[in-house]
Amino acid sequence: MKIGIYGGSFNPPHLGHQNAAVEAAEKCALDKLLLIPAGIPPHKVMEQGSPANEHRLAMTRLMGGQAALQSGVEVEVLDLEMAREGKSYTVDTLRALRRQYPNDELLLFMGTDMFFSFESWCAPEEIAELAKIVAFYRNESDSAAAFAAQAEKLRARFGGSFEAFALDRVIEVSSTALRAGMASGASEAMLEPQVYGYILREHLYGTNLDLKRLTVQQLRPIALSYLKAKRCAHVLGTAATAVKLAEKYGADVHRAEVAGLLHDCTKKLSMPEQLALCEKYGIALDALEKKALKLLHAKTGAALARDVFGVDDEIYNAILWHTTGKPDMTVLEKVIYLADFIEPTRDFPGVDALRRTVWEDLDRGLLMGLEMTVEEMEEMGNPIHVNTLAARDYLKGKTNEGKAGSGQQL
Ligand code: DGI
Ligand code: FE
Ligand code: FE
Repeated sequence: MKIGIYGGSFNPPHLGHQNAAVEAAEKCALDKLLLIPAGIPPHKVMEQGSPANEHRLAMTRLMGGQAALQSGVEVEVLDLEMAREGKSYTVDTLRALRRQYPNDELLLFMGTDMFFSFESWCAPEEIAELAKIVAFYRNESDSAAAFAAQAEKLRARFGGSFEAFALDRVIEVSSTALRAGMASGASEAMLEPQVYGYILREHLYGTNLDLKRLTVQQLRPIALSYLKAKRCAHVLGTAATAVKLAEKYGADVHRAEVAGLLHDCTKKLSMPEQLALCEKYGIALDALEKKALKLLHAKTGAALARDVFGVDDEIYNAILWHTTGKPDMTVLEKVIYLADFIEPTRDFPGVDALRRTVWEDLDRGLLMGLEMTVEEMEEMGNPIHVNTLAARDYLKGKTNEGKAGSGQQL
């Protein structure tokens, strides 16, 4: 395996890091990229307002998830430098990684400053033995000749492999300026929305939004910060589709957007994490829910949305019923159930027919969606939740009533 190693303070991880990670992963044809947030040594004074290690780790995970999605390369975020006592020496990190990956190719990435000061690092020879050194420079400003000369010099002195690459998409971002501009909103453009949302949600870098009084623009990145990278497009698609369905079928458009943004906010949690939330919020589970992780996120998501963001009962219920449905749903509940089903990134056999039906008639669309779920569950041999069946039977009854009614009129 070819493994890239990219360390830094990541305080915060920004688009400069993200673009460099994506391009480096592609250019070096990596099998895996390791992102390693540096530990802050106990004797060093942290810049005021710097987040705890736990937060830098979480933000780096969000940035890394996006880098993985964009590059197609597996990204892993390691806390080994944060977990280690004392100053973070690269050589210690490399020794540990070499033990973990004895037979793999390790590439240590570094930027301009580090590459030109390499000789003064702790144990440069051993570093050069443990990994290949890859320096990145920006195409426009840094001179290729200077990097080639430095690589040559280091090779001659330490042996090993020193290479320098130009990156095309790298953007210059000052972390100090980013931190200073966070509270005013000026830094948003330089951050991955999931990372920015995490900062707002955890009140980092002097931001202090009241999460119970957010505008939908503020809620959007915050809602994304709860998701895996690959689910973001689905949630944005659900919110946008919910808005359009609400406009057509007369549900509250603002509530539709909020419910769409939050409907899957606990989806990435594991079974133990789901159960912990059930405990915290006093959520009772039936026999099937105790086994089926996928059903739980509707209940825990609704509870989290109410607790953290103060959503009202209508939004709460739309999230609560978005996975199974139930008899006699409100228009908003139907809108969220179906937006989740037909949003633009959904791609399964029959989705276009379902889309057409939903736009023609909300209830016929709902019945079709429920029947598709029942059929899929049966094919997969999954038990079907009673609410899914009850929702279907209720609508079937209603549709038949309608038919019988019109028959009598004739
Ligand atoms: O969260 P999403 O993936 O966006 O969509 P969702 O909330 O509708 O969840 C879909 C998952 O839930 C899918 O894997 C099937 C599962 N599901 C939905 N209804 C039932 C069900 N699973 C069981 N066992 N029984 C159901 O009735
Ligand atoms: Fe869901
Ligand atoms: Fe969903």
